[in-house]
Amino acid sequence: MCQGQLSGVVCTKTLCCATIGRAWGHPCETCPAQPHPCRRGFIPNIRTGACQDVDECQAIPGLCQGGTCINNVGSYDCKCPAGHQKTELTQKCEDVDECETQLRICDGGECTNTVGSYSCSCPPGFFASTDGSRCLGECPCTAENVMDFVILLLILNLIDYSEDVNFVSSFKKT
Ligand SMILES: [Ca+2]
Repeated sequence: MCQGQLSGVVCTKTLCCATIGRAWGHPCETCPAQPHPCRRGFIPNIRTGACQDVDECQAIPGLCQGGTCINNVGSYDCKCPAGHQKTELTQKCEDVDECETQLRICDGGECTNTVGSYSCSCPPGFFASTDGSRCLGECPCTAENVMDFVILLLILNLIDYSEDVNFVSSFKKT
């Protein structure tokens, strides 16, 4: 039952079993299913015997590596930097692989995970949205659309041909 040990986390048996631990030591022994005499996250005060909150952040070095440990009554939390998340197994702040976890990310393009973020590379003719989260289509004024528009204008006799050529090339540049 000693799987998924927290590497780099040091605590005594009493402390481990009362807080984050399910087993303790090498070779390891399983902690009682329910901590005793206090519920999980609490230990008896040495003098009074009353159950009091454990400040895991102070008591257990190595928690929330890569982030900030914040104690709360009965437990603790890890405040992780952007693009990072506490993983249950390690209790560390680890990079989130957005490419794996977010559906339809970089829609139409290729997603590359980076530490704390990700990037999208988009197929030729497409470009990434300002936040980089997806591939946007070509400029709505594609050559075809422009030609349709120009032909319409020509039919309506609103422009002459020389202006038409400049009009098309100015759109193609964008
Ligand atoms: Ca606590």
